[in-house]
Amino acid sequence: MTIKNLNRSLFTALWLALLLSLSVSGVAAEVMDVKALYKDHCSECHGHERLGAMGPALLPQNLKRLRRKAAIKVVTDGRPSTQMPAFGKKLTANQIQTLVDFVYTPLTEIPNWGMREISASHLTLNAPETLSDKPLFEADMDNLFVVVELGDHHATLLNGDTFEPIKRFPTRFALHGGPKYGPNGRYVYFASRDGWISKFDIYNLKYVAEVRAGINARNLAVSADGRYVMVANYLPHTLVVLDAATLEPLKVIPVSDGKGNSSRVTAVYTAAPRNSFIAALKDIPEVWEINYADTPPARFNEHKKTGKSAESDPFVVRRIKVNGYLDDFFLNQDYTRLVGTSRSGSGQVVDLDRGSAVDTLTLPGMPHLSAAITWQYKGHTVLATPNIKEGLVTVIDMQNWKIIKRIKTGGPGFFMRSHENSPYAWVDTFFGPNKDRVYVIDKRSLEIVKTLRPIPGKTSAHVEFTKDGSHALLSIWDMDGAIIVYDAKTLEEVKRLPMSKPSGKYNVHNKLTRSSGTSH
Ligand code: DHE
Repeated sequence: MTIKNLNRSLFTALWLALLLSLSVSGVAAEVMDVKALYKDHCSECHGHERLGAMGPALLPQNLKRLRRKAAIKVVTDGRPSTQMPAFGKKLTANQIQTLVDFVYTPLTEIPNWGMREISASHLTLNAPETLSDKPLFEADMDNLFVVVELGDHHATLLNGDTFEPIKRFPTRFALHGGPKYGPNGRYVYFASRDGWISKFDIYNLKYVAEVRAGINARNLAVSADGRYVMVANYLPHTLVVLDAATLEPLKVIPVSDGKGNSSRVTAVYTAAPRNSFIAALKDIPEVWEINYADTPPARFNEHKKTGKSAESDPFVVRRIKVNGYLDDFFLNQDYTRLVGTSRSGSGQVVDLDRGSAVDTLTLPGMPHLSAAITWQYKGHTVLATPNIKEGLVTVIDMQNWKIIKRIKTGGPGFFMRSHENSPYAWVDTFFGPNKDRVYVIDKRSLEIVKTLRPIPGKTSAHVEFTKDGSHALLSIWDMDGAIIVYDAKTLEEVKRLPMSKPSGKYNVHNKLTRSSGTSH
């Protein structure tokens, strides 16, 4: 090599080293910044490692359906129907772009949460032989309410006749979805957003067991025979079957299409007349029906393809192909139809026996089908759904799936409730300037007959009726909140009970009888 060539090589090497060091320190500075930004603005809700907490996990595999441009809009403007606030006035466009790039960066390692980890998390808190088979208190066990108090992560067991609290006890952090009762109402099961499942014995007022079924969970369902609990997860992409007696894990079902694509689970429900769980998926256009009977019926014939007998696998998955992803869904009273929508509002009706979509449904705004209810109107069954984007209740004829009425309210609502013995349906306004209002709709005329404003300025939301439908309980969603009991006929206030941000309340009878006026 000549001196000239040597000089040129040295010069090039120096340049490369300089460029490399600049880019490395630049990247390092940015990583430092974005981590601080994330810590200050996102980690409280989405978890320190982006694995989810009160808000969902922020990882590329869970953001597949959200383009970066749309993600920037979400961070800037907030996301309708969620607790995601707008950061447009707090952060610069560059900071938002940096954060969005960060959440689309894969984690170096996602913690495993399979059978081994789930089993290791299992806790027996009170052994069954130490618990009494008789309730320790006097009350109509069918007319109890469990009230979830999100404010300080507690739950209150409430007597539905006297409206006196029986017991207030701590829960896991950030419960979400309705707690679910076992068959005779003795046990109630809770799911937290960070995957903890807890079983509480109402007779003994004590927890029985706990297990962490996922890192970021959606909800749980209890089989109608009381033998199994199924947990729907966002992270990992799994459905988990637990023994309902002990909460020990029995099976982890990976949620994938078999072609390399996995999916978050939108939610899972029990379809009692079918002896199955029904789950909708967010990232794969399929609905899954998972049998829990010892002998699955003929429609579960998937196993034939594998040559395995159905009996060798009690949780056979039946895949039903549908026309798109389902972000929200509703099951009709006899569990023959699933009505599902994506966030855009485009919907479909799936015949669960035939195993295919049989109708389409275009609903305005963003219907909240998991909070929809049904009743009889002029000889037809109608479905009414609140809307989390518009101040609107949409009433649909369930025979021909046509919209028969759009009822305007003061703003987007989250929950809708009624009871077989009440002529009224109640709907809240969760967002906007009228968030303190609740509308009472006459189910016979489909007109609003009263607007309640229990505490001006404070969000009032989520109603549940007593067993006989005589009273309606409403939440004031505030740290300094309350449950307000109304006479369901006169619509007059009867009692106020102070509570810490009471989110939902769940009546044993209405849930176990699958009242058409409430969620199941
Ligand atoms: Fe919920 C139930 C999905 C945000 C409070 N919510 C449900 C269910 C689903 C669902 C699928 C039914 C499960 C069940 O009961 O077993 N919720 C979603 C979302 O996709 C959404 C929009 C975004 C998200 O953050 O996951 C969402 N939900 C919220 C909230 O922001 C609320 C208001 C406060 C919170 O707790 O995070 C909220 N959701 C609730 C409540 C129920 C619920 C209180 C039970 C209602 C019932 O009466 O059954």
